[in-house]
Amino acid sequence: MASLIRNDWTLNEIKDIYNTPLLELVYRAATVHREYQESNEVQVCTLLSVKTGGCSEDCAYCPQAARYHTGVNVHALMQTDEVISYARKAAEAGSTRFCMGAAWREVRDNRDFDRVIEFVKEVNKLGMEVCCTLGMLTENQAQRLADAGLYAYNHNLDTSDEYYSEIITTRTYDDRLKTLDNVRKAGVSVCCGGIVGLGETHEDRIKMLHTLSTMAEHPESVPVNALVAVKGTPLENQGKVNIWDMVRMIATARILMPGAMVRLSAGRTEMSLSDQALCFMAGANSIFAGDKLLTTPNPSFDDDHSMFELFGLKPRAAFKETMHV
Ligand code: SAM
Ligand code: DTB
Ligand code: SF4
Repeated sequence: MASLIRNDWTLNEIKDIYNTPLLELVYRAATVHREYQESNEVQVCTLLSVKTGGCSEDCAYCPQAARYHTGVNVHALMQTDEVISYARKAAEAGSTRFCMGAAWREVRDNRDFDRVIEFVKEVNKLGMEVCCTLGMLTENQAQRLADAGLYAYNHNLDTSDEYYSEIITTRTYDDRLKTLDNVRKAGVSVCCGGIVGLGETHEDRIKMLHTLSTMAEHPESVPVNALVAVKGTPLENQGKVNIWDMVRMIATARILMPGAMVRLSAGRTEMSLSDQALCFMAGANSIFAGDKLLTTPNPSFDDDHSMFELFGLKPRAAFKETMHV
C-alpha cells in the first residue's frame, strides 16, 4: 500500500531522511516515486521570459536584477503575437506546460498586467497548462489570472527562512508565503521550490523542505534548481553544485511530497547524462526543455529527445491528475 501523504513532517524526521546513506535514499525515493507517479513519464515544460531584466529586487543569484551588471538584454513586456508564436512552437515540440516569467518585483494593476492576462487566455487555447511567474501577487490579481485560465503559478521560497536575508534583502520570507497563499485561495496550482548552491547549509535545505512539506496542501510542483552562477551577480564565484547534493534534495522532496511533480530545473547544462539519470531515479519527473531557461542556456530539444530515448522516458500528457494509489 502507498504511504500516506503527510503534512506533519518534523524537522528531525526530514533530517533523518536527508541524511540516509545515498543509495538507500535513492532506493526509498524511487520506491515512493513508483507508488504515486508513472515512473517512465516526465513532464516537459517550456519557459519564456516575457519581460527581461531591470528588476528592482536584489536576489543575489539573479542575472535580471537591475543593480548587477550581468550583460542581460533588458527587454520590455513582449507583444501578444510574439508570445503566442513561441508557445505554439513549444507545443509543437512536445511541451505540455508553458511558463511565462517576468522580471518584476510584483504585479501592478496596469496595462502590462492586462497584456499578461491576454497571454494567459491565448496560451490556454493551445491546450497547454499555462503557468506564470511574475513576482508578488495580491489576492485580487491571483483571481484575475485564475479567471483568465491560469493553471499554475511559480513562486519559489529559494532557501530557508533563516538564510533568506543573506540572499535577498528587498522582500521577506513572509511576503513570499503571502503570495503563495493568495495563489492557493484563487484555486491556482502552486509551483514552489528552491535553489541548491547559494552557500546555504544542509540545515537550510532541510528547513526549506520542512516549510514546503508542512504546507496545508503540498505545492503541486517543486522545482529544484542548481544555481547557475552568472558573472556580475554576488554569487558569481560560487563553485559548481555537487550532484550528490542535488540527488539528495530531489530524493528527500520526493519522499516528503509523493504527489508533487519534482522538477529538475536550472543547471542541467552542467550535468552529464548519468547525473540526470540519477536525478530521475531519485524521483525527478519534470524538466524545462528548449535551449534557454529565462536568460541562461539549457540543453536543446534534440539533446533532451535523445536523453528520453536512451532512458526510455516519455513526455507526460497535459492536465493529468497525479495517480493516488
Ligand atoms: N521575478 C519573479 C520572482 O522572483 O518570483 C519571477 C522570475 S524569477 C527569475 C524565478 C525563479 O528563478 C527564482 O525564484 C529563482 O528560484 C530562479 N532563478 C533565478 N536565477 C537563477 C539562477 N541564476 N540559478 C538558479 N535559479 C535561478
Ligand atoms: C524555476 O524554479 N526555475 C525557472 C522557473 N522556475 C521560472 C527559472 C530558472 C532561471 C535560471 C536563470 C535564468 O535563466 O535566468
Ligand atoms: Fe527580480 Fe525575480 Fe530576479 Fe529576484 S529572482 S531579481 S524578483 S526577476
